Amino acid sequence: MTEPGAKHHAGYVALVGRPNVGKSTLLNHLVGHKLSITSPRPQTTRHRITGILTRPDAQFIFLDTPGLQTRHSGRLNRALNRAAAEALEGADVAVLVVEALRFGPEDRAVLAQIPHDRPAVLAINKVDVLADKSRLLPFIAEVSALHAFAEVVPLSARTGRHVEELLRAIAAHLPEGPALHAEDELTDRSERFLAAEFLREKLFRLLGEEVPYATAVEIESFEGAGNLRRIAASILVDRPGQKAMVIGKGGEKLKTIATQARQDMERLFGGKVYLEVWVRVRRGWADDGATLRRLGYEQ
Ligand SMILES: Nc1nc2c(ncn2[C@@H]2O[C@H](COP(=O)(O)OP(=O)(O)O)[C@@H](O)[C@H]2O)c(=O)[nH]1
Ligand SMILES: [Mg+2]
Repeated sequence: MTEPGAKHHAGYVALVGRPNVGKSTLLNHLVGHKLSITSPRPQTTRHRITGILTRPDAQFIFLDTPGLQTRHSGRLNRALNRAAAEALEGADVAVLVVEALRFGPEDRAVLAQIPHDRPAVLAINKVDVLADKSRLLPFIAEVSALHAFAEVVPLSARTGRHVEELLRAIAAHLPEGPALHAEDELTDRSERFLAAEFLREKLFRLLGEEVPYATAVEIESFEGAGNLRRIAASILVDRPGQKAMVIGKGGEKLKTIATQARQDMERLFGGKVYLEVWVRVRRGWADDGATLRRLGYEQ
């Protein structure tokens, strides 16, 4: 409810934190749609993803970030780390996401990246798995001593517990101003981009070991809108052995990957999707400038 004369707030909110703390899960919960891919494996997110939440009194433009990367090939790593730093530079509010009772050197390194003049909110995630809640207060005290956080909010991105409190805490520090996006706008990312991301998520969730880190997804054609889309995609791998793993025995693995990705697409786009997926060996794709640009990892 907007009170007469109440001020409207709008701005950019960077979600930062070490890999696997739950930034992408939190983004999806904050905006109420699955936009950003998540997996139990670190360094799933490779792109800056924007998710927009419009409320009567505030518009939040969330930036999910890849977080500090180390697992990918050198050139791709550098591009990914640039994305996180750039998101922080342009943000009105920084949200440092950490895991309850875990604060280590990697968290400290991300905290050090937050500019001092930026309001920073500490989001302590995964409190749903906390067995001993009495340990939370000393943890809050310990982390709060390291930085002048504007607010501290313990929450669970998985269950949604206290996510509303986080929104309130952020809104209090957003600049005053009119909405920057139309109220039905959910993201600045195209359906084409999101389709590739959903496929990439399945690679991270369904393939073992190092294989997902050696893959990328390229959309070759994307036609249609409304109730029907036809999408053709390629999964790029580095070596023939990886191609065999993505395809699986009798093509079963690839079938599962494509089916699950298609279901995500249909849910978000709100229509039927015909999806065709190929697996192609492209040696050294992660160190090839032209490929990285085509896939949107480099400008
Ligand atoms: N138990 C629990 N798990 C969570 C929570 N938030 C995220 N996760 C899990 O943590 C893993 C990493 O999440 P993700 O959002 O990909 O982390 P990111 O790398 O920071 O973006 C996934 O397996 C999530 O399901 C939470 O609040 N509680
Ligand atoms: Mg992520």
